[in-house]
Amino acid sequence: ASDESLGFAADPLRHNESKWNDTSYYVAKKKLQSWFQLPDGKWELAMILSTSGTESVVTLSGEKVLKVKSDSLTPANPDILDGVDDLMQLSYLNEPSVLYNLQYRYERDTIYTKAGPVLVAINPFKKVPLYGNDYIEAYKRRSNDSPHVYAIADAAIREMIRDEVNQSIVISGESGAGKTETAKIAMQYLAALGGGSGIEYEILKTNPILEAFGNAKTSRNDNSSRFGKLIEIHFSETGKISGANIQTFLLEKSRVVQCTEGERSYHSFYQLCAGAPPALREKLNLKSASEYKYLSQSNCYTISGVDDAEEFRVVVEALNVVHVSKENQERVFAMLAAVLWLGNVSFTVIDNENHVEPVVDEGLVTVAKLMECKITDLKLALSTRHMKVRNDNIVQKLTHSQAIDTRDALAKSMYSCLFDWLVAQINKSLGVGKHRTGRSISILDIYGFESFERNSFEQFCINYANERLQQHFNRHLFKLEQEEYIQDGIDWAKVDFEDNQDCLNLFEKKPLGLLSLLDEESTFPNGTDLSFANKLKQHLNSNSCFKGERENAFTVCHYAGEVMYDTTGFLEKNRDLLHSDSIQLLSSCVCHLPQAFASNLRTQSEKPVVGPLYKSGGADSQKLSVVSKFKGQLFQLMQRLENTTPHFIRCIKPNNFQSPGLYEQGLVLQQLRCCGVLEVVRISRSGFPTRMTHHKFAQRYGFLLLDTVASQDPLSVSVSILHQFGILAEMYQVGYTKLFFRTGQIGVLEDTRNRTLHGILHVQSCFRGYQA
Ligand code: AOV
Ligand code: MG
Repeated sequence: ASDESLGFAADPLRHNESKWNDTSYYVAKKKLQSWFQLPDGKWELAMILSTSGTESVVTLSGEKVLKVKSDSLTPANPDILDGVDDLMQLSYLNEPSVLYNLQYRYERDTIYTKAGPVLVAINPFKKVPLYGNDYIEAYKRRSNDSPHVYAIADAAIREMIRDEVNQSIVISGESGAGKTETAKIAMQYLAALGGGSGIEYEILKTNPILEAFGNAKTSRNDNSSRFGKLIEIHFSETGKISGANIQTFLLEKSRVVQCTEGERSYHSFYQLCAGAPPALREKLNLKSASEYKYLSQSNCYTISGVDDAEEFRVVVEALNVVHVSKENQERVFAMLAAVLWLGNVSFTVIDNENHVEPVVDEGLVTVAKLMECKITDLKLALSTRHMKVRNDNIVQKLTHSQAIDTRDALAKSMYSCLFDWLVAQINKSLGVGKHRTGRSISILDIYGFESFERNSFEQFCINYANERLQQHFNRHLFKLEQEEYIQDGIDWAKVDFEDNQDCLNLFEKKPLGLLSLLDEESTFPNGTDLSFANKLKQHLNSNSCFKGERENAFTVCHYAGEVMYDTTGFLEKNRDLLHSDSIQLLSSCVCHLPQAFASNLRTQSEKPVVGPLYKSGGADSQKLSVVSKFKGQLFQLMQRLENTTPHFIRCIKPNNFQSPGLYEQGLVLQQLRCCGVLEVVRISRSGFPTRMTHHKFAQRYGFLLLDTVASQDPLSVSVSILHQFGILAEMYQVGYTKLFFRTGQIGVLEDTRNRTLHGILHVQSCFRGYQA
């Protein structure tokens, strides 16, 4: 049997790494390979020549002879284990061994490795020959069993059918680690296996659209997702794809009007500027990207290796596939152009109170034309604000900075409405409503953990989401796993893991958590980013995950590392107000735009009163704060995921230069550490990852029994099955309600069952085959 756990039984030292610290052990194991950590943190293989007391003499790379402290050595695995495809097979499970194993594989373009139940994927930053129809076919036929995203997707399909439970593929990792690519690879497999109706083609085409409108070049990733995405793919009874539904999370709006040097705004803008055909160019009065202030501020227009004009054609083709009409496509492009031209609108001061008026130039005129509104209405919306004070309507003129903020708020909300509208169109086309059968596989690809030189509100939200996701991972792989063992009364020695509950509490606790305090400060008309920072320091300084040393900044100790957030802009971004004038303008002039667009706008309105500008929560509030809404979305997401069987993929970024072939041990180690890869392997190795109730087990495999069983109760039937198949006693445990198996054990039973059901082999001969 090709069972990973055989090696487990064969090596008695496996669970006894502590022995390594015992001097006598060293003496006995002279000439043994071990890892020695160099001053720069890198590990090198060392051969032990002799050991006396607490010191050992070693050679490094067969040359240098060194005397080192014995406890600075870490055991290395025998060469025969070089590059094993599941870290569970390592005799010595320690950091250098894991790092070395992954590196060994990575250098051979084997980017996937199992860490027990988790798939580790290391970004190759180049094309690797691991994908396409031949590979898909091989995984489908199970003639290839090396770790792969395809294998994960395959397991999800099989388990969905076998257990009649919805599945999820949860992809995590830092920015640039390869989550979005991995999600696409998984979709590719599902589409190939569940294809036939044609809807799979549409599903694949949603990727270029969402990436065009929701991805951008950042300093970390040339194609960074600036939104989170859950795609739920629905299957019919026969395992064919029947539809899909996409949910997106919090698009980073600020990028539309502001982005850092060397980064870009959303791809869609550059694609339009580079790729629009002449007639469209003329209609939208399009210029090159460098003519638009929103795009020129970061001084970066192109991405090496990317042809924006070509991408534009790809996106148009994809829009056709998901049934966005030519007419609506043109409206979409008109909105994009309107946003760009809006950024070019400038203001002149008209009085000595710094009140302004927009300059009537090409920018303003084009915006009005593209939005199909009157120039005078646009001018008013950009330079005045209507307010209701008690029962009087007053008109306030805007100062220069207020006008700029109003203009930018309008641009941001136009873009985010456009994005939501597109997602709604896509969902309509993927039409899950019609064919929902209740069985689905969801793929989660959310923006990865980010830590930049300067971190703002966006990073705060992104990292909070990752903290939630990490907890989901912990819950499934550590907490639930161990709780289940204990509950069902089986022998079990507990494994410790890094719990991130404290950090989540720091965010979520009411009333004194980061989110609540942010909402509270956002409701105060006089609240400022500085008063917010001070409030945090006042209330949270005693929290071990919080540090508030600097003015206008605070630090959170995330599971993936410490991040310092600059509070500048937090309140405004959290309030995310669009003034009623802008809303009115938009809803009057975008009436020709699809319905969804206009209704999106209405949900963005502020309360037109002076006093608390808005309320977080509460029945009468028209609008939730951004973080409250986001938190709600995340809770909902977690609930949805909780109702599925999760499959985890951990993407790892081997270097910070997006460069192939470069494997930086320190960087990889830090990512392995923060997602607890070693602990997962440790648990799985000593644990029983497969489980089934007595009842289900008896029902599923009972018909394979050769002899009749005296008692028909599920437990007796189950035990008879185990005996008949010769499953070794150390490979399973019988709990009160369930049977627990070590990795690989259930496979024998499943295969026999399938073959029997398909009548390929007789039960008898199959059984003999496995015993041989
Ligand atoms: P991310 O989704 O994890 O970052 P991506 O999936 O966008 O990261 O990957 C970043 C880049 O790495 C891609 O654009 C590819 O160039 C390369 N890459 C990743 N996976 C593969 C692969 N399997 N084969 C070849 N190249 C790959 V972020 O969205 O920034 O968190 O927010
Ligand atoms: Mg991504």
